[in-house]
Amino acid sequence: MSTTLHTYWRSSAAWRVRTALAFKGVQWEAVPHDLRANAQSAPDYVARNPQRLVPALEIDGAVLTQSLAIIEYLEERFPEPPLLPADLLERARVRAFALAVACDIHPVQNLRVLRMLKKRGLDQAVIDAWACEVIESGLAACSRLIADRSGPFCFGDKVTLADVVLIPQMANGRRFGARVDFPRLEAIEAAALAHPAFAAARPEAQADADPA
Ligand SMILES: N[C@@H](CCC(=O)N[C@@H](CS)C(=O)NCC(=O)O)C(=O)O
Repeated sequence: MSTTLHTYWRSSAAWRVRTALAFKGVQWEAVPHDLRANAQSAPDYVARNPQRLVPALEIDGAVLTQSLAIIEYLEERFPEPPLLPADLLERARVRAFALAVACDIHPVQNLRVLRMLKKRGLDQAVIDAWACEVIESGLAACSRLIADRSGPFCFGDKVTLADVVLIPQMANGRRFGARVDFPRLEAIEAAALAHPAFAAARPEAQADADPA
């Protein structure tokens, strides 16, 4: 099986897929695309992902895009260990949490949106405040979604898709200077980062990491 991930060390969406690959024990090779240099718009990449976004996963000659669709594919192809609970209602709740981040926080403050705001003449301070408000209100809602849960991870003792999506968003929030000090979310983050799959997927652990 050949598996190539088009990634960028600091991309939250690629980070989700890196975590899922590590969690499932799938070996992969990285093709990094430097988003700061707009490498996601290079014609050979656009041929793979017309959305000009990372990640894209090439697996056995097929190209998959959209991090959550990729993770659901991995979940179905490599069911063990699972990222979704067996119970139908719990699966829906885990997916709802993941989508609260992936649809309602991340895309509203991602690079292309902030660049569009800049192009339209908004001050950087206003743009940063936009990003912080989206992140803080979104994470507050996430925290409430799991307020009645206990255990080290979002939905109890087992890692789920919810944790896979939450952890990059916490780091992304800090990068923007947003308040991410929701005690339960920070405790989940600490527990997750102690897990080898999450540790391997961290931006700093990637070959293309360039914190400068
Ligand atoms: N919904 C997409 C989002 C992908 C996405 O926004 N990727 C960002 C990095 S986290 C990107 O490639 N940004 C480049 C840009 O905005 O130009 C997914 O989950 O895969």
